[in-house]
Amino acid sequence: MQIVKADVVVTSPDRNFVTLRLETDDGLVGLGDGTLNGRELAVVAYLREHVVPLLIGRDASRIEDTWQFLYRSAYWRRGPVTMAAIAAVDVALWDIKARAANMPLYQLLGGASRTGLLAYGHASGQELPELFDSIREHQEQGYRAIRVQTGVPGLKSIYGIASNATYDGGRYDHEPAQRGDLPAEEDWDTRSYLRHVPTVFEAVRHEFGPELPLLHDSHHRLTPIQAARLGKSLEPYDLFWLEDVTPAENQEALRLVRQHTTTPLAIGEIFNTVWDYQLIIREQLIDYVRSAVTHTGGVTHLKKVLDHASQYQIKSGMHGPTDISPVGLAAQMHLGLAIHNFGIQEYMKHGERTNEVFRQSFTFSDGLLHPGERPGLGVDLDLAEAAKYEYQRAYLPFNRLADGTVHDW
Ligand code: EZ4
Ligand code: CO
Repeated sequence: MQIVKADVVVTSPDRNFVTLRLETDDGLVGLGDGTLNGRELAVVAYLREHVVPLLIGRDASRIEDTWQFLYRSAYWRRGPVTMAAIAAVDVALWDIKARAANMPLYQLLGGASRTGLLAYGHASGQELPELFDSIREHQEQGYRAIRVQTGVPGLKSIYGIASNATYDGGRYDHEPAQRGDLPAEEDWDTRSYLRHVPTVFEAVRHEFGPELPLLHDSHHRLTPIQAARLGKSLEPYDLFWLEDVTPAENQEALRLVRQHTTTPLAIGEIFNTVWDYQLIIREQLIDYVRSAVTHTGGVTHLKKVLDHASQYQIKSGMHGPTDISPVGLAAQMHLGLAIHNFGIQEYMKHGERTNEVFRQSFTFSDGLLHPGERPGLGVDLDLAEAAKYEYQRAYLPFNRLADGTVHDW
């Protein structure tokens, strides 16, 4: 089973996606996601210029060996570009192996540990009435767990509020990257945020009752002591998790947060190897691992991170925004179905054009995702559809404080 062809397919139906498409001499095709939001072409160049030439002629069945070869032979290790490129290769090889075995990938990973994956969606609103409508809409779509983000008094624009429309004017949920030549500037005020968020959760609990699992994302903006205060002030509202309270490059910061609050913590959507988690898993400073398969070296590496986490009762909470392509999402659905320590899966619906480019077998019913029973990942790439949509430059926004200082976004 030799790799005879390797193409990096860039398409931009509702947003940019980078897909590695491998073909073997016996005619099997495997797909891997290498989409890195706002820096897509860096992964394209890494793959096309430096990885594709190494793949031609390799044995497609040697997944672990290929992973170790790409990781160690580059000498320059880790980082989001490298790890997304390695993930694209890794997932494409798992897709090929599962197609060759004529099994859905989750069967090769040990078989199903559950009937489906609890998913959470993104409800948001500038003010409470829009937020409540958005929560109700999500419940009507079947979501059984919901992330809550709102506007903050005094701030013009803020992370997490659905703002972009689809090409036909519908809601394209929360997609922070905006097409154009410059990143959008948002504003931030930590004191106003810390005062406001508990009042939002108080109102949501009052309206929707105690049962509904609620989540919230602070998106890396707080210092450890501010994060500790937020966690403490949200305790009465029983969050499923509080996400990315601090930037967390400094893993030790979580010690202080943890000492002060019993609100469960989720971290890691921008981490890319097990080394980023070393201290916070060993010291049990988090409850959920937020890594996506796409940004953490593929199924091979993320499975190792999650197996390590399982020894500490830490569960998965894989990142699933729209910038994880249908290929990346499928890979993590198979992984989540197979592992014992699955926690929850973030699930934001892709746009209709995206679903034309990527033909998928997964289902979402009664709040649970399932990757389906098609051999491999269960995703086919329609090359003719993909070719209709050229790459379009798009940047994630950034933040400035009132005095003009750049702040974490
Ligand atoms: O900002 O996916 O929890 N989800 C998030 C996302 C990220 C984007 C970055 O590409 O934090 O909305
Ligand atoms: Co997040």
